[in-house]
Amino acid sequence: FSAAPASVASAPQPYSPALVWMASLAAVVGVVVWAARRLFSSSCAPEVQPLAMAAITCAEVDKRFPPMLNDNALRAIRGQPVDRIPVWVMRQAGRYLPEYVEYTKDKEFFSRCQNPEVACHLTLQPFERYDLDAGIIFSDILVVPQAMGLDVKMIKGQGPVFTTPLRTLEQWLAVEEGLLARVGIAGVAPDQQAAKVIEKTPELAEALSYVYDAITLTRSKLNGRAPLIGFCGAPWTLFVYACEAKKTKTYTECSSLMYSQPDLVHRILKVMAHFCAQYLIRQVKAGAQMLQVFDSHANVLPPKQWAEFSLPYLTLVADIVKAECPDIPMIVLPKDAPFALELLVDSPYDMVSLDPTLDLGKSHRLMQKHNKGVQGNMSPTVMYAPTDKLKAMVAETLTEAFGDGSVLPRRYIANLGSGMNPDMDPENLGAFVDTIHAFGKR
Ligand code: 1CP
Repeated sequence: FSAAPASVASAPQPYSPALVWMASLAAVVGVVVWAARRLFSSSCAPEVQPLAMAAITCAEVDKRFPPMLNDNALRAIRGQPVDRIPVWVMRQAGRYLPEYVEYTKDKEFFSRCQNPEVACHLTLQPFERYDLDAGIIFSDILVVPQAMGLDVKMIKGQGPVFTTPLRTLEQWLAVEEGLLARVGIAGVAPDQQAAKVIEKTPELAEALSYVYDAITLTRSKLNGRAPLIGFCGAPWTLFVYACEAKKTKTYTECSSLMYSQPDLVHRILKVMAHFCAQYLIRQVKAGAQMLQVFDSHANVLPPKQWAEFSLPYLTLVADIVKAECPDIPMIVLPKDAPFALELLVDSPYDMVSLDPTLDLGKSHRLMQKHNKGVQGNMSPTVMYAPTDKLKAMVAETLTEAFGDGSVLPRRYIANLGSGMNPDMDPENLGAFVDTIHAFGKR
């Protein structure tokens, strides 16, 4: 290279070096901001076309969405190695977040679920704060009984309230009739009705298209940052809500109906199971990458009754889903029913979400023997500890269960034993997530 002539080197530059440097910096910052926004935009404007459900198979869904940047939760369920222990928490989109309270203050609960943009926004909110390994679509287990024609409202301070409790055969026959009327069928004999409704559940589950649209939109906006979880309630849990109609401590009505009219209860549970299964299949086709079935009222049942009234319907749900979508990972949460773990070793579920009463290490070893995993099961009370104490307790629980972390456990997803409460400190959830991720990293 020849040296530049002195006259050129000393010629006045059109832009000063400082200006050029600042312009370059601005360009670099601009590109980084643009890329970050592309990577994770909390805008839920519905630019994504809802998918034509009927036309696609479960195996074709992934290629319609951005590639995964973090699939640790999916890898964990499949028993593959992970970069870090994946973690998410139940009700991570909820009232402990001031931004959730602010955004929802003028939006009625079920209207939030029914508006895909709102549901997407709420699902993504916790991702602005935390490095989560899964998102769960903002919705509720009670949208299913609602879609089956039962009138349920979310009342502030009371929780869900059903206008008319579901307690008699006549009431249930009317529900079945209503469902059949929706698909243009009338005059079926009462003893044939349930079978006819079951046959029509694929069509009937279309009533929840707003959930499917929310899932499609949210998975696109997550942009591969973490898998999106779809969910439903266990048939037994949905039955308890519909039968009790409002909050109860005694579970009088559902227990007495179960013992006095088991055939009616089995009939209701069977129809609900088919509805739930079709609902979950459609969530997968819309983009859900894992499914969780919440048996939040498992604890109402003694072990024998849980084996009769809940387990067979949980199994039916998963069998129907897996017949259509064999690769979809499924988690079941038998809440506060530790006896359920051993009964689930041969179930079609891939993972059991544990309550805090179970020993994490022991449960993990038991399920691993059956090529299954566990999720959980930190006591939600850790969220009320001073941050340093929380970190120490979480690290200790992991060490007791899995050793020093030199090898990260497979088939394990960290979570709390139950959902976030409104009075929990958002900062502590950050410390929880970071402590889980730090395990095994020095
Ligand atoms: O106004 C509000 O914000 C109410 C709080 C709230 C939220 C945030 C309710 C009312 N539902 C939800 C959303 C929700 N519910 C999600 C998605 C958000 C997320 O997890 O990030 C999910 C997965 C659920 C599932 C759900 N709903 C369950 C199963 C989980 C569990 O806690 O066992 C149950 C039991 C419900 C019913 C329900 N929804 C809401 C209330 C107050 C209740 C009743 C709870 C009870 O009976 O104690």
